[in-house]
Amino acid sequence: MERTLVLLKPDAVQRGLVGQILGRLEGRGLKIAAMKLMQMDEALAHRHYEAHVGKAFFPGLVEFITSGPLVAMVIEGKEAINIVRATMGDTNAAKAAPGTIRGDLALDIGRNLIHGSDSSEAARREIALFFQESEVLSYKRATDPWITES
Ligand code: IDP
Ligand code: MG
Repeated sequence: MERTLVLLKPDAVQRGLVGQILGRLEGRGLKIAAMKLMQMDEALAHRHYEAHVGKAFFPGLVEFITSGPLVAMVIEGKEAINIVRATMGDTNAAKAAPGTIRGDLALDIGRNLIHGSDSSEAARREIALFFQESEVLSYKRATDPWITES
């Protein structure tokens, strides 16, 4: 099983799309291992997006991501990192394929609704930025054997 950090960004909260987006992830069979509504401060935004510090879009990204509440969660499942990324769609929502979250619900690269970790190293690092180990729960669902064969 893999775990990945997912953020439903402030645009998702403001547009009332949290339930819809979460429903798509749950619908695939992915499991919520941790979840909270919170507001990122500048320090956390810098740490989370450290790979993008210095890029032209970075100041706007920090302003946007700290502008209001977001939903942070740990999502768990077989190949969860790649499956969440594929379900999100292209970073540039204008190019995201229909059927993906961004391709169905967003238009703009700077308002693309959702974050998902892009590798297992990133997932480990990012989960630790947002959650204490005790906040990430392991539990079985009666449906698990109907979702994953092994
Ligand atoms: P990702 O969210 O699909 O992993 P990254 O390349 O890691 O995409 O970029 C992180 C976030 O920074 C994007 O989701 C988007 O919100 C923002 N971003 C990336 N590139 C641009 C850009 O060219 N203009 C505006 N915002 C950008
Ligand atoms: Mg990224």
